[in-house]
Amino acid sequence: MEKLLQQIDLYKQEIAAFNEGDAEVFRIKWLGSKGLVKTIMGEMRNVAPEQKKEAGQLLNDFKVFAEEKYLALKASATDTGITATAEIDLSLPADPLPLGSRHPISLVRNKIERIFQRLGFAVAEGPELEDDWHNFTALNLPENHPARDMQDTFYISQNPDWLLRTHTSSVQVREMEKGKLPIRIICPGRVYRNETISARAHCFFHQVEGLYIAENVSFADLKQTLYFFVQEMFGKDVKVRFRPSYFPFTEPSAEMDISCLICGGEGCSVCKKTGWVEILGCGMVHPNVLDNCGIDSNKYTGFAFGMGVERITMLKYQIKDLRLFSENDLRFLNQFTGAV
Ligand code: 2NL
Repeated sequence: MEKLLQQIDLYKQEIAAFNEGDAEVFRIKWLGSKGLVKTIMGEMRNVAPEQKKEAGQLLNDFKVFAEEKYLALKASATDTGITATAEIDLSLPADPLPLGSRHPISLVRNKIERIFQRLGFAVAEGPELEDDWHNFTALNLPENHPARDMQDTFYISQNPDWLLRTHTSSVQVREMEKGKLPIRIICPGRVYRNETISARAHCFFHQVEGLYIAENVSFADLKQTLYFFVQEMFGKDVKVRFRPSYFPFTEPSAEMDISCLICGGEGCSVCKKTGWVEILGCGMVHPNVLDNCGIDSNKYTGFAFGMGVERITMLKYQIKDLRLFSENDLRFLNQFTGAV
């Protein structure tokens, strides 16, 4: 009994001195299944019967003492882990949050939208999955037109009438079919063409098409609208020229060039030494298209145009490879932080 009292005293001193260590280390040494508390409990066997009650009481107190120490160690570990307040400087600025930036295609599309909105154009949107009528037939594309070819257009295998739209003209057809005139809209959106991917071609790109239909709309309206647009987009010094062209949905049709922004018309690699770069196609809406969409082509006329957003963006920022737009390389994207 005497020896037991001494041993408990020694253990208590040791436990009281345990301040620096890990709570788990303490638990294993003292309270674990092979711990010292259990071992000393076993000493009960050697205690004389008349002293058992007293010894039991002492041992139990000792166990509670060890358990309380363990709980105290655990609590101080989960408290903060940091004891000295000077270790945290609350006046320091927080870690910066990476904010990201708009994609250059979005920046330029937004700018195009804002310019035309100032001229009274509304923005119209429609489905990317289209049917043959809205994408081709209503637009006066003959049955055997090469654009309808499987080689150029992505068809949906469940239904031969379905395809991924090849231009946003399909949205304009849907607007015309609603029958509310006049119409003054631009249609931005993603379009799909089956191309071999390279620096100059991809299987999708972004387009903005425009349509204005009312009474007495003329080619002069078309020219002045597009001239205003490029001046807002590229600066007041830009010059334009129109070259005759062909589209099945417009007659007459034209391609519009702007004076080269890189060399100012002197001739360089961007304009292939011509001083001009093509930026969009346009024309007067073909009467067949108006009739197909239920608009009286004897009463109404209109103009339409279409441009590739990638092309405008590449010209504006001198980007040489179309693939940069869809690779999501942050070294490229982080360069477009400001507004255009
Ligand atoms: C281009 C040329 C063009 C149109 C698109 C159009 C739409 C309707 C009726 C008539 Cl609903 N025309 N759109 C007209 C001429 C050219 O796009 O090079 N696009 C990237």
